[in-house]
Amino acid sequence: MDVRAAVAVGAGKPLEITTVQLEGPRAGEVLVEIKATGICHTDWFTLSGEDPEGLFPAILGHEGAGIVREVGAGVTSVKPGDHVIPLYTPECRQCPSCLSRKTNLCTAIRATQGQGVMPDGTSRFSIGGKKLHHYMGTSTFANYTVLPEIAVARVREDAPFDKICYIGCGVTTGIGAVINTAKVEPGATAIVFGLGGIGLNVIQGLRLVGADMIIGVDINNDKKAWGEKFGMTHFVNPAEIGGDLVPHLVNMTKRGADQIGGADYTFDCTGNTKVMRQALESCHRGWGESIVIGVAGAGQEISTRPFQLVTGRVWKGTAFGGARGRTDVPKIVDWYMDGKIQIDPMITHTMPLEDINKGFDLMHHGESVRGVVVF
Ligand code: NAD
Ligand code: AHE
Ligand code: ZN
Repeated sequence: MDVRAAVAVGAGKPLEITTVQLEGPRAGEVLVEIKATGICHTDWFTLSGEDPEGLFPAILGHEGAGIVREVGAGVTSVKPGDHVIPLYTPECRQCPSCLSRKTNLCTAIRATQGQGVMPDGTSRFSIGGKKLHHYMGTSTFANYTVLPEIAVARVREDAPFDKICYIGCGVTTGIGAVINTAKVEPGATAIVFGLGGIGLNVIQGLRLVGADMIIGVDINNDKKAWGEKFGMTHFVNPAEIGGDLVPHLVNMTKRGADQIGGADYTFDCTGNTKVMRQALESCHRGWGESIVIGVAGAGQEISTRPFQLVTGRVWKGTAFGGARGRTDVPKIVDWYMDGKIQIDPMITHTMPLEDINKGFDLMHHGESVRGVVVF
């Protein structure tokens, strides 16, 4: 069938909006009509050419929501008409990782996903007979896409697509990093570096679990008001403190009889490896945990003095907020529908597919929190 898609034709080039061909679902796969898709920094990261797994030409996009239109042989968990959120972290419930209960990083289809193809090694997308790569197993920058059955979460039908698409990445990643990865306890002190589409969700997660002091760090002063909207208690612009950031943050978080500073939990939501180091070193000695959420380009490495770890700080990372998609995503949709978490104010811009490149520009210039393409 013909579908409308934004095609990433090469690194650093604008997406081309065009008609491409999509084959129907094979065994174990589903055809989903995408109704809305968010634009995440990670899409831009791959488009920029920094992603070592980046392949071109490809259909990017991994933050979608839509309706199942057709299912392939053997599909039992969803049927045509079901509302779903595509999962770039699938949940097969059978692989050693799923069965371990220690990680959400299902391995059932990760290898082919990274190669830009479906689990059988072929692509469903093409243009003029030439193959197009899938991306993150989701390819939501198209009004129809094909996904493995294990890579869709069925969600309630009264939830609006143009809001819940954000649960397909940003919301779940931010809130999940707090709840699943860091397991932040009430009364904790936390620092969030980078108050974009992910960082603001970390902040709302911290408020949800009852953190006391929530410091937001961003180089863009406009983010102060945004952070405060979702529970941030203090804001720091590193360019305006007149000194080094880490001692400043440690000083701000001094407490207890010994007046030792440092946060119980810090979160990198920038993808900048220097910021990741600052986040680790702003942790409290003995127990502070720093969670890396940002993704960094090929060849970039993190570093610190081993002393930081010897003295009890912990460096962790998280993908999709540690969430098990088919199990957890429907619950997060319920939290949104019950008013426990906010999504609407973070979706600052909606646009047709034709304007998707403008959506990237808005994110790049710090003008949007989340831009959403509505089909
Ligand atoms: P975004 O562009 O919306 O926000 C980034 C924010 O960081 C902006 O507010 C920017 O001003 C701020 N920033 C940039 N440099 C900074 C610095 N040196 N110090 C402080 N703040 C700085 O991006 P996003 O969509 O929120 O994504 C954030 C990161 O998380 C990206 O690297 C993205 O690829 C990654 N990500 C990871 C996962 C995961 O599962 N681990 C999921 C989604 C996104
Ligand atoms: N391809 C990149 C890695 C990118 C990355 O880490 N992606 C995150 C999700 S970011 C969503 O916005 C992720 O899920 N990682 C786990 C995984 O299996 O990819 C690279 O550096 O090679
Ligand atoms: Zn994302």
